[in-house]
Amino acid sequence: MKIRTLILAVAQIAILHSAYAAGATLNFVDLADGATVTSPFKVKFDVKGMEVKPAGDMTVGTGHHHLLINAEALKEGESVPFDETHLHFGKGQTETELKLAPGKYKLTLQFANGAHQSYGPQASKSINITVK
Ligand SMILES: [Cu+2]
Repeated sequence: MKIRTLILAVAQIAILHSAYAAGATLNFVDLADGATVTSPFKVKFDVKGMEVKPAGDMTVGTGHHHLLINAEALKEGESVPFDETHLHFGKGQTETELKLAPGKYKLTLQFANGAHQSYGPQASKSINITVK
C-alpha cells in the first residue's frame, strides 16, 4: 500500500512538471478574432498555466506579456526584439491601449521569460482585427 502511495505521488509530480513544460495558454480578453475596433482601443491579456512576473524575474513557470503587431510568434528560446512591432510589458502589465492607423492587423500575444526569451509559438495567440 505504501509503495502504491509513493508511486502515485511520483506520478503526480511528473504530471505537474509536464504541465510546466507544456507551457502557457494565451488569450486576448474581450477582443475576438475578426473584430473591428476604433482606435485607440484597449487590449487585455490573459495567461493560464504560467504566472505573470516583471522582467528580470527568472522564477520557473513565470514571465511577461509581449504584443506583436504584424509579426510572427517567436521560436522557443528566441529573444523578443525591442522595436515598435514588439511591445514588452516588463512591469507585469496585463493590458494596454493601442493606437493604430485604420487598416487590417495581425495581433500576437507572446509570453516570454524574465530575460525576454520566448516560450515559443505554443505560448502565443494570434488574432486578426480591423481598425476603422
Ligand atoms: Cu520582454
